[in-house]
Amino acid sequence: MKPDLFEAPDYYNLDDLLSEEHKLVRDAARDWVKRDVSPIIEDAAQKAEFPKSIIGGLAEIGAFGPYIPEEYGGAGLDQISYGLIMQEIERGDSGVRSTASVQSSLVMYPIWKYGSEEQRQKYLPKLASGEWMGSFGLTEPDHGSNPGGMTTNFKDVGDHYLLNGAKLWISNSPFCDVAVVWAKNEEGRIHGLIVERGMEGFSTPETHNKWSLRASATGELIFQDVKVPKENLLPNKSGLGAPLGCLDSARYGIAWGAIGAAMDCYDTALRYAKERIQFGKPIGAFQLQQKKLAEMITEITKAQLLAFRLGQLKNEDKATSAQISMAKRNNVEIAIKIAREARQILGGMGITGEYSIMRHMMNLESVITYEGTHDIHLLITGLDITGLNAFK
Ligand code: TGC
Ligand code: FAD
Repeated sequence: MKPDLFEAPDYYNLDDLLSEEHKLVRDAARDWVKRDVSPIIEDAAQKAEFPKSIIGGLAEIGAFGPYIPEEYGGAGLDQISYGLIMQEIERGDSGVRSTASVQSSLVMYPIWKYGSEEQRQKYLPKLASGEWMGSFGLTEPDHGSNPGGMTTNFKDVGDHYLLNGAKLWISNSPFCDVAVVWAKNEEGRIHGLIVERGMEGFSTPETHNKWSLRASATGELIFQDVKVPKENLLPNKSGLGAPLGCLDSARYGIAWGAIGAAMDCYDTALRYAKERIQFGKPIGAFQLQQKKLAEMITEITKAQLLAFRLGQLKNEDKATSAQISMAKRNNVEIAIKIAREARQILGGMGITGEYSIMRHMMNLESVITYEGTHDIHLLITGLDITGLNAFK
């Protein structure tokens, strides 16, 4: 792969709106990605291997629980810092950002928000340091966009619960130490349970042959009469709103992360367009290529402003689920379009692993699907503005 020459576009001087702490956090993540992710990520993706060697670095830059209080091992940062970290990581690779998103927003967040003090003390510091890795089991083979239909269930059998069912498409599952699993009790009410590797009847087979997120490990969570101790139930929230609340936090991170992938594609295409000569001129001198680049920087700038404003609202605890949904949908959509256009600017070179664009483009096919598909997010906005539910 080519050396990482990334220079971040900032067309509207967004840096002027960032605090010194935001810039320090962002720059530390940016430097780490250049030093420790870019040199190895193409190889990991080609081999379809999650590079476990980066776990320590992710913990060091505060990517595991950026906004979780320091008393639990988190970085105690604000939401804009969290977003900037996700942006920088996804600039390197969406799969690496997935690992961080799941650990922070889908595993640490529910334990912090819905867990007991004992659960917080037991799990959060180890998750923040990367000593333990987590996964989040909501999706099932027959219930993706409609998680409320889930059939994974648990029964109270006296001194423990008995958990049965299966989850599919679970990031980090093949190597997770703990899984936050959503299942229905005998009354059909959804609860979160912390399942630990080693519990009898719990297995995590890997899903192979993906063309997307190849540097992220994806798999199943299978539960066959798993005895889950009663103290592993998350006590402070139940119902579908509990897992959906975690998704709000992860979708927010993706809204920033997708900008990172878009920035990398744009920056690569811009450099290439200025250097590549055809018909005696740099291809960047042709109007058609300038149109592509001009549209890319415009969409990136709009996405940056959307994410920044959403971060302010999140910091004030005022961001609605529908606002988060819009930012996730828009920013992933512009990123995937930019990746496709950037790929064309590179011509044949664009399909090779010499450049990051094709990897971003394939990764973004997952990002536009998980955490709510593009269509589901359109319907969330549709419901919010009309008051009419078009899901069912
Ligand atoms: P609905 O009746 O609308 O809502 C049920 C209850 O949930 C509440 N609620 C929310 N609460 C918090 N945050 C949100 N975003 C919420 N959305 C809804 C709602 O108020 C209600 O509460 P209550 O108290 O009245 O019961 O539910 P529905 O069954 O009609 O479904 C709505 C729909 C389709 C929007 C929702 O199910 C949905 O978002 N579907 C998409 C599924 C999804 O996003 N799955 C993601 C799985 S995890 C993942 O992909 C990780 S990838 C990670 C990575 O690698 O980065
Ligand atoms: P479906 O729900 O079957 O949707 C298929 C199509 O139908 C989509 O185009 C959808 O938009 C459309 N559709 C569905 N319902 C409607 C409707 N009402 N109106 C209009 N159109 C509709 N899940 C987890 O729980 N944890 C994870 O860690 C996780 N990681 C993932 C990692 C990867 C790489 C991938 C690909 C997925 C991951 N997921 C995870 C699952 C992901 O959240 C689901 O794939 C996603 O929610 C969509 O579900 P589905 O694939 O079953 O598609």
